Amino acid sequence: MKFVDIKFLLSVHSIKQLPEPLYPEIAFAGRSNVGKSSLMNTLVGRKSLVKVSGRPGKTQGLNFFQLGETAYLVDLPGYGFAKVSRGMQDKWQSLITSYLESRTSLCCVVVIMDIRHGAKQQDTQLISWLKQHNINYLPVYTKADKLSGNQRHKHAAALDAGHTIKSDQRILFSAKNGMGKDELERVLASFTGIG
Ligand SMILES: Nc1nc2c(ncn2[C@@H]2O[C@H](COP(=O)(O)OP(=O)(O)O)[C@@H](O)[C@H]2O)c(=O)[nH]1
Ligand SMILES: [Mg+2]
Repeated sequence: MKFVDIKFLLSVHSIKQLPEPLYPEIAFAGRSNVGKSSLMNTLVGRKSLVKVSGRPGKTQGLNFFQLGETAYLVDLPGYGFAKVSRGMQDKWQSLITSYLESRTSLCCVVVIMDIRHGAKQQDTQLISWLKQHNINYLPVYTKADKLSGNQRHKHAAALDAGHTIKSDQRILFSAKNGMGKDELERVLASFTGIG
């Protein structure tokens, strides 16, 4: 599956606005500023289809992108930004939770983590929640270009241990030099069942 022919479809702020589940769907999740937009742009080979932000945590909905006639890609709001009020965080969380629980066409949630940081509680929580709900997920450790080979493997192993992830189940990625892009394409294609 090649991630070309991509266009923005709509931004969803309430569950009623969800588009018909016409295509297999891949959702992208991660803490604010982790590099989620950059990863999506790299995947689709566009510089700025998904806005790369210097100012994380801006209120946003679930952003749907349509990949030709084959799939929807969904940019979930970044989590864990302290400047957003608790009430707002709860509202986001309930929208995301009901989306993830109810979306029949959802094939996979890509959980993006910064390879430089240790296991973060919010990521651990999301991963165990996805496991409990039998939702496929794919851990991706991004910004891998920021560490040298040795450090990269050390950090990756620490994240694996922290989240109970097997090393062959996750992908090391860099939006800067394209590391892991082909592998990500391949794994996502297998999740969607599209060749
Ligand atoms: N070196 C490096 N920087 C990255 C990478 N991915 C994202 N960034 C930078 O990290 C910051 C946040 O990226 P963004 O994609 O907006 O994160 P988001 O908030 O998760 O969508 C930006 O300054 C990006 O240029 C990467 O793979 N390598
Ligand atoms: Mg973003």
